[in-house]
Amino acid sequence: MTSTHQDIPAALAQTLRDAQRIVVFTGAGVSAESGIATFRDALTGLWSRFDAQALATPEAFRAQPDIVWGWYEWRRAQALRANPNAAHHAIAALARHVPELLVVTQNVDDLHERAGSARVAHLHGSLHAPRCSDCAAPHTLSSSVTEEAGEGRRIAPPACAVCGAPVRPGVVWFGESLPADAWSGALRAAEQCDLLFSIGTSALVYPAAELPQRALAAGATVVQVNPAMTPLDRQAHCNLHGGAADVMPRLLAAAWPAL
Ligand code: BV8
Ligand code: ZN
Repeated sequence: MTSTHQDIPAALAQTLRDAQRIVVFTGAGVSAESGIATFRDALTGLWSRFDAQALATPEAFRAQPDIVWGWYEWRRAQALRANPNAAHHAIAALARHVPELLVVTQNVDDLHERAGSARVAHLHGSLHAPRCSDCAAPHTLSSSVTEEAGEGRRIAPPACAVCGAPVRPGVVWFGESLPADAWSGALRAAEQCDLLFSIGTSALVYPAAELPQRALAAGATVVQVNPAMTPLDRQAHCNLHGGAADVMPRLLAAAWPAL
């Protein structure tokens, strides 16, 4: 299928109607139109002096817990203020048209769930599941960020109620393993699907970025939705170069026009 800019190829609409098992693999770009900064531009203000990949590590948390905790509280405040966008809603609606659909997200927000997606695998954890950095006891945060985590606010992480150690964000940092269940489920789904969408991800972070490769190797159709080029462009069967909140609703309308 040729790569298109705005129109949805008829062949792709037909592939969508015929699909039995779909994997929707998403990255920060799917939440961009909800006002949540993508990973690389999540570093405004104070963060511009830091490299996201350097902050999203256990070493950074050990060395500068207030900066790292403040950064995640700022991002959690963004996520709490954000609403799912038309891409999240279209992905949730797509699941109602196909026998099996799994969302596999690298995102740490809960916008897929809030849009109604029932099956969501979080490969990189969640902003909403902090835990003790020592005994791993879950920690409950208020649903509004206590000290307004303005850009660049240093905030001391709370102490674990069980053992007193610092509480850490419930995300997967660079150098940390992915949650085994989420990863094995995502791999299995990618190897058994007949269609995989890669939406709003730079396809740079591993092992998550392996998923489209596994789907291709298993003979699935791979479709990418991203306004920019990524390393996946040359292997995807179809590249829809546009914003997810614009492309995804048009994809569903092209496949099921009666709606
Ligand atoms: C592991 C949670 C080992 C935290 C994240 C060299 C080669 C290969 C691999 C490595 C290597 N060196 C190190 C590694 C491993 C490393 C890695 O992959 N590094 C990369 C940088 C090379 N991986 C790891 O460390 C992983 N763990 O390997 O463990 C191990 C094994 C056994 C035992 C022990 C250990 C863990 C990786 C997880 C890191 N955590 N997130 C947090 O969020 O703070 S990853 C983080 O980066 C985000 O989750 C995000 O998904 C990812 C990429 O960031 P972004 O680029 O912002 O986001 P995204 O990729 O989604 O890109 C945005 C895209 O959206 C862009 O393309 C843009 O064009 C597009 N877009 C913008 N607007 C829109 C849009 N698209 C559609 N619509 C729009 N409107
Ligand atoms: Zn503890």
